[in-house]
Amino acid sequence: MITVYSELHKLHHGRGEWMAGQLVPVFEMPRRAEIILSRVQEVRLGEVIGPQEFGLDPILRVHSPNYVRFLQTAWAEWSKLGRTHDALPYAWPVRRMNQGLEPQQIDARLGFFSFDAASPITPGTWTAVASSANVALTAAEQVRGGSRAAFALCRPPGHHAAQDYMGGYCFLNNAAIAAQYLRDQGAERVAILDVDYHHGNGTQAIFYPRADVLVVNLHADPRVEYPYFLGHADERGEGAGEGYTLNYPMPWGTEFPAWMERLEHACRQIQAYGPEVLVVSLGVDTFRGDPISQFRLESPDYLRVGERIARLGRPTLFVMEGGYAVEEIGLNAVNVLQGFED
Ligand code: SP5
Ligand code: ZN
Repeated sequence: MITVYSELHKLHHGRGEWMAGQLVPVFEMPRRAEIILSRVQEVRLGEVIGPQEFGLDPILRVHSPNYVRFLQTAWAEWSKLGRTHDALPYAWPVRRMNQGLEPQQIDARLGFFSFDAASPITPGTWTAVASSANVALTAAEQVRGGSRAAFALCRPPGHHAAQDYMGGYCFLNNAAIAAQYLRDQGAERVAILDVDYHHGNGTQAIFYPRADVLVVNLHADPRVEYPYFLGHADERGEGAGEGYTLNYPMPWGTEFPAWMERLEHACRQIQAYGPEVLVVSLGVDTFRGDPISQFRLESPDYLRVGERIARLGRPTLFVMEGGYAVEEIGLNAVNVLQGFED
């Protein structure tokens, strides 16, 4: 399988994220993608190619123009004030505040376009997130061109980013941009299977009213886990999209057999939907050794995950999301891809 990768991800390197009352070193670091790339090369998964340039159009099919402009200009606005540390929000418009009026001041804009204080913006963030989207789109082109599968080694990840907000280390929703692109290029139905430990709230929000993109999430129960405010079992889509969002929340401590039962169920739903293309939001923070997560999958389990996804028999685009056990992230992510291919 072809891997798409861009070195430009390294331009996004936040220093700190807000956690447990402290600014702590970021978990989402450049080394993650480098380790995955090394593993891809070590096992000779296939050719590694760079991304093509798709411009803003496919991004603007998913994200609002105001939000994209914010991402493009946030660092310049921030540094104009003489600030040199990462840009992070500290105030948000919540219930009974004005959530419709886009503010001018950068601190207000950061809060307006985000839902957490753990997604730092740095001088190279826009360049990196745009290249990450191009990586996903280039891999989508591979699948559209007839490849059975392709791997978008995206960094920064994307599934927490919605139409007009960032969060959870995500800025542009790479999987959603690719899925929308595949729709626009003629695929009638696309399914997104999100196996990251965290609920893909951004992806769900983007496609919630729609029946043409099925969104299936396997994740830690938002009653106890980030992103907290979306991903409950009773969220099933709205209007024409009712029944086309599916959530499988699981408790902390979930082991592979119970997780796999949900994957089996999810795969049957996808089979019944009959998508022309499958997009997998591939997070491996379900791993037992993940420093911020509470599931207990082991490295060999990821081979089984790939095997099960392969049995759907759909052209499949894998888009990298989370995973913070950095030394094992290459083994775990590439095990899914090897399990798919065998
Ligand atoms: C793409 C992705 O996986 N984003 C995840 C963002 C998670 N950010 C919040 C993490 C909260 C961690 N709290 C648990 C502390 C364990 N000591
Ligand atoms: Zn995650």
